[in-house]
Amino acid sequence: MLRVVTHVKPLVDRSLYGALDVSIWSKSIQFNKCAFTTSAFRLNDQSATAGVQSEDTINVCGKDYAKDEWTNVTPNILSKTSRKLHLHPSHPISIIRQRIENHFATFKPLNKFEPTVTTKMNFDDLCIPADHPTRVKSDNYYINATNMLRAHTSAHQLQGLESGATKFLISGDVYRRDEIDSSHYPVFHQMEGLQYFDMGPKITAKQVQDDIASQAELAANTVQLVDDTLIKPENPIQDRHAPEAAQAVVAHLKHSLNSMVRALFKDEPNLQVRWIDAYFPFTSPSWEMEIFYQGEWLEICGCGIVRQDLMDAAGKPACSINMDPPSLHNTNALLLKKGLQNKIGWAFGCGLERLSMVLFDIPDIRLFWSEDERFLSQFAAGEIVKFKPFSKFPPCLKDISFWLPEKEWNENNFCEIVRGVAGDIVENVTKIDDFTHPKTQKRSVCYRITYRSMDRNVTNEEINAIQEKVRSTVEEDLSVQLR
Ligand code: FA5
Ligand code: MG
Repeated sequence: MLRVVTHVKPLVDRSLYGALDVSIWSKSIQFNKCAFTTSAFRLNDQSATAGVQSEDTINVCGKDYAKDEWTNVTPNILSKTSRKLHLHPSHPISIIRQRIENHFATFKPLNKFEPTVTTKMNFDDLCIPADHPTRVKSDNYYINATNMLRAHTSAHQLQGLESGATKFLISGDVYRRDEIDSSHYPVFHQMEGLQYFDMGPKITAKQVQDDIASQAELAANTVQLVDDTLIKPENPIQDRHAPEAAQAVVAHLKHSLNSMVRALFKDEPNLQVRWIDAYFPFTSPSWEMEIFYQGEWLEICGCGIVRQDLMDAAGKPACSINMDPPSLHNTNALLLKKGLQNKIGWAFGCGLERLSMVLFDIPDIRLFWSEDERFLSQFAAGEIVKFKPFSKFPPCLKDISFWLPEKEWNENNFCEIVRGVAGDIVENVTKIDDFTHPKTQKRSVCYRITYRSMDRNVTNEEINAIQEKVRSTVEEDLSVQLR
């Protein structure tokens, strides 16, 4: 979701798939009507052409879909589906993808899945219950009730398993209605990794030991790694797993991710990395990794031991997922028909922008989308260089205050309108005031919007026009009372 930055900046993500932060969950449980109307996009050039084909259908990645009451993808967002930054060899996102692929050299890379997935792939196949809050419309980009832009690369885990590979990587662009600040953008890139072993405890332990021993030496010791996590009832080994097998696979997962981080950051002085407990419906036990960056713990990765239900389902007719690209059908299909109930695996999902921001010193996540030569020309395939800011243009701050409607208020819808009207000129949205009138119990909020272009000076008149448009659209679409 576009979680608005509140006064006290939260240090963690909204845990889209991890439910440790109950307050975030309860915030996102409110349902809302579709807040978008075409009026939200008039001022944003980029959005003028992409996406909407007619009143009843919408064309996404070359395919027409019937619209329904779930449709909330916006032209601005759809315009990003063709960019495929992870496949441009000299783009920082792609450079990181290739580094990770080089590190996990024996894994099969799968990078060409389209971002359109069914809700079954994004949720059901990953054991995410029908009433789970991550499914809310206000957190996701729905094409219609049964199709969406993937919110994580985990949506392709079953396809990866059906490819027949016992270890694979999946990279792609993922879409979430999220907050607006320097490390959150509604489109970002993830790299998923999965590896599985035979289930028998002895075999697993042996495979794991051999594999760890055969991996290259840890690349650096400049990275300070802290891992205080323990397996405990709140973050348990699954009943179906023999503890010895699960422990061995946990050790392999942690070794694999630690050595990836050490390899990626070998030239980074004194980098601090920590493991923390997490929760994902599709793994148990589960963890997240964080890097200390610019004074905050930045979450880079979620991971855990794959739910056995998912392994069981792989290849079974019941999981009739779209096989795309078709070349993934291969000789192991026969084996897979039986499911993978005798295998135990780990999986991770990393944020590629987060890793790139640290490695290339890219201070603002919007820069990844820049088509400015002053940005693009700084990078070359295979190289990690520090980004040299070409200029920081002055910001223009505008506040907006309003009384909230009695029902159906959701900050994500507000952020989406700001993003729809202003496009990438909006750098940050921060709630600076929130009070409830003691007599009327009406709630009033004030947001500070920071406008700043990454490549030019903005004029006050231009921003005033945008702010006016934000005000009128918010008033019209969200039924707030402006103050
Ligand atoms: C997931 O998306 C899980 N699918 C990860 C996973 C895979 C867990 C396999 C277990 C097994 P999460 O919502 O935490 O988890 O996102 C994963 C990573 O994506 C985060 O750690 C962060 O690095 C990155 N990320 C999340 N939201 C954003 C955002 N708005 N902008 C940029 N990066 C983000
Ligand atoms: Mg997370």
